[in-house]
Amino acid sequence: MAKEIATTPYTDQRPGTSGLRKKVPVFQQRHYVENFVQSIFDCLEDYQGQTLVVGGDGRYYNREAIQTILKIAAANGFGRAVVGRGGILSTPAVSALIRSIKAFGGIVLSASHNPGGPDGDFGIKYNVANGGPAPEKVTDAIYARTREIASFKIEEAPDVDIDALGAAQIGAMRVEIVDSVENYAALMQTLFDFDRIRDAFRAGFTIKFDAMSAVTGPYASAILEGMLGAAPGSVMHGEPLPDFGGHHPDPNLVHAAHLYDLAMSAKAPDLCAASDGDGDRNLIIGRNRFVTPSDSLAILAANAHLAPGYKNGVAGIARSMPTSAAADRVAEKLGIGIYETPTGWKFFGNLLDAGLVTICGEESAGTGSNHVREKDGLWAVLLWLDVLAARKQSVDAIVREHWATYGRNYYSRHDYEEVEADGANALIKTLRDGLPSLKGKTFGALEVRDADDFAYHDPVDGSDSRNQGVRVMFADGSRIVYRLSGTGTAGATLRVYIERYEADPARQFVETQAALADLVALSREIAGIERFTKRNAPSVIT
Ligand code: G16
Repeated sequence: MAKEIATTPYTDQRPGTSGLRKKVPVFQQRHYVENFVQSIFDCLEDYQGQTLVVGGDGRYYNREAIQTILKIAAANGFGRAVVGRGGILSTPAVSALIRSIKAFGGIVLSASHNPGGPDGDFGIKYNVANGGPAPEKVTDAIYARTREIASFKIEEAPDVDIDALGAAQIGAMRVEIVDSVENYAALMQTLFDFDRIRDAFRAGFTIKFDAMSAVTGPYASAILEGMLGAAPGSVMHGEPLPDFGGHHPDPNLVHAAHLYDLAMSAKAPDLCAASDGDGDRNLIIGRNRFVTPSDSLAILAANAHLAPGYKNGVAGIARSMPTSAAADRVAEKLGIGIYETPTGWKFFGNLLDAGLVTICGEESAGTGSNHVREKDGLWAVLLWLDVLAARKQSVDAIVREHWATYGRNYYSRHDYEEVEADGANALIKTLRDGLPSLKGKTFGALEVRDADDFAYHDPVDGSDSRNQGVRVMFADGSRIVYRLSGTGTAGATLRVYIERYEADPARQFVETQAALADLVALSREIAGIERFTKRNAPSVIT
């Protein structure tokens, strides 16, 4: 029996860079999930009888939220819900499933790389029929709706057993529990030369993949060890845990430092890789060679044609604005389009749908292609594996060759995490207000060529997004970018992105922080970081 229950709005349900992310206790408030999910459905049209995909990264509160969502979906008239067994679906797997079964949309439960557990983070994101995150006009409408919602509809029914494959019924809605990996693994087989990768493993190629006790464990075990024959034990932390084993499932050099140490040691496998909480980010480290996400995007774009799924080449490349310009040089050489978008995967959807780009990527460890409408961690690892198997070279050799051909974009991101929000907002406002006077100024040898607040005009739907990050661009092509993270759940996180281009192969092997030292110092000076954030050093450097 469907019931309509009165509720009162919450004022803090504004979706950020990637859906609504809050601490678990916030989501546990009375009707908090119900309000948000009903608000999503209230902003959709013509979904009666249609299919909704539901799944998450297995973090704490995943199971409870799924039961609530299913009952609300049934009461609102969805005809079918498809759920990953145990509630497990990686973010790219949700995207793939929506597309392959032609679902109306999907709900992804995750707070990505943020920690999980009773005091950790949780999140709800709505994805549309192309498999990608809802565009801004939809998330804005959802937020507006959350502020006026007065009731929600929910089916009064027992919980569905989501651990057994098969079908169940909630009211008039059929619920199907499907294997979490099958559909995704089949898609990967259409893109990559599994025989070639298998041969490489048979010939002694070694990999260590850290699933960080998060969602990619089952996918990586099935594909890398099961289908491709990587040695047993190649996948570590392969079981998804509700609190990620107490770790921070963020595949960066801080939270996956052990992988970096392994890759730099005498026992280094040929490839070390990791993915995050919900399986959309990737970390790539070859023996003695860390590959920055920006470089990885450029290298994958330059080599994608070696994989069967991309044998006809790449139509265009898209990167988020703070991502380094390494990919631009590849696009230039290939004579294809390069698109610079605001941070957030949702901005790539239109470009992919229109066939303008094939590969997209972000400095925040995300790379993906037109196979889904999310970034895809394991996909990036498989593409690297296929390229390595095809070129029969090491990661280090491929990176060096790439720099020799295109030049190197030294790149680093400095994060000042969980600083006081008022100070962070004042810093950005002061920077913005000072933009006109920055242009033409010189700091030592560096002259400011241009300074602006990035705005994006979507060439497909004509929409405009403003205030997407302050850019200070220097005459020698170097750049400092400032923006506030849209994914944090406490205080504010200031991200400072620093980049310098080096064409001379003789000067491409300086340690990154040393190569960027003067720009880093300048990034603090120009924005008055210490004054506004009370921090004299970043909390994370990637
Ligand atoms: C999300 C978005 C990405 C974005 C990243 C960081 O990733 O999907 O597009 O680059 O957040 O965003 P911010 O700099 O605003 O924190 P994920 O992996 O967290 O879903």
